[in-house]
Amino acid sequence: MSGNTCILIGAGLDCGKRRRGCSMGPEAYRVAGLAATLAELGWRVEDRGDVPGPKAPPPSPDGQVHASAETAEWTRLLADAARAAMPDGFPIFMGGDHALSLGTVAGLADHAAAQRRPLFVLWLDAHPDIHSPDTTASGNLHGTPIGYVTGQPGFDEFPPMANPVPPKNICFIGLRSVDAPERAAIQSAGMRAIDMRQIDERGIAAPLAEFIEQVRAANGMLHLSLDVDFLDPAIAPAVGTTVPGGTTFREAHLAMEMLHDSNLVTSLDLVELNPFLDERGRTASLMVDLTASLFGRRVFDRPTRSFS
Ligand code: NNH
Ligand code: MN
Ligand code: MN
Ligand code: MN
Repeated sequence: MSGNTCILIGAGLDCGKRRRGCSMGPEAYRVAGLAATLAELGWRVEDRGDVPGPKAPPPSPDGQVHASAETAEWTRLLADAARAAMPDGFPIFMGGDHALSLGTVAGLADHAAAQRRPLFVLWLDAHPDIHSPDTTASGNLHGTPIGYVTGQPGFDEFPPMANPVPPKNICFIGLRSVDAPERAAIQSAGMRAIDMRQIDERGIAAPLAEFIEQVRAANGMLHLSLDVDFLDPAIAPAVGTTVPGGTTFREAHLAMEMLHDSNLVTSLDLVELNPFLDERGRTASLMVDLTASLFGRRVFDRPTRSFS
């Protein structure tokens, strides 16, 4: 992991879908002790507070796509926040729903381009979120960030994506809810897409190790976008879009531990936590514990091994 400062940035964006509650996410992470947990692991922690959302979002006509003007404004604000944070440390974007990644990844891609390094994105999610405003059936923009950051058409209302992420630099793990246009987009672009069946058959370590090696070989920067619904709803109920058959407690921790050991991750989104749906804070606490594994919490030091 790069540097020794992590920067907490609250991004309580709640307009990427119709069911509300993700605006409470940043505060739930603070209450669950994210800053103290990272400090115990030896990190210097700077909490920059919450990015104030758009002051007066132009109302979007109540059409097929929900709150597009507000989401476009958030995209601008969060891209700015990401570009500003990167030179200072490792940003952790405390969401907020997954529409926040339109902005964070756009800003991170600009930063990586300025460093002349390729940006890679690891998308831990039940869903690939590769729709565009033209292809979405739900009208929910939290289902579109990968479409936007790879430079798909249909995002005319949004800031132009200056440095699109090549689809080959993206890896999905945990997929189990994929719409037909999404399946077509993933297959035609030849993207790395690890669904739950592959995890059942191969475990999570082998496919993740392959992607880590790809990032390492390219001297890439690696952004991790962690959607609560990557996890099985039995252990992570605080999310609007529960999908059965998700990753287990240990699969998720192992992924974080391997990513820590890789030393390649440079930024993190924590998305889709809806504290209104939580049970005594257990999902918020699990997300904090997974972040701790990513930042170096371990039982014993052990020599790095390869899994491929
Ligand atoms: N594919 C669906 C849609 O477009 C689901 C997106 N929901 C998510 N994504 N929770 O992670 O609306
Ligand atoms: Mn700065
Ligand atoms: Mn998502
Ligand atoms: Mn999801």
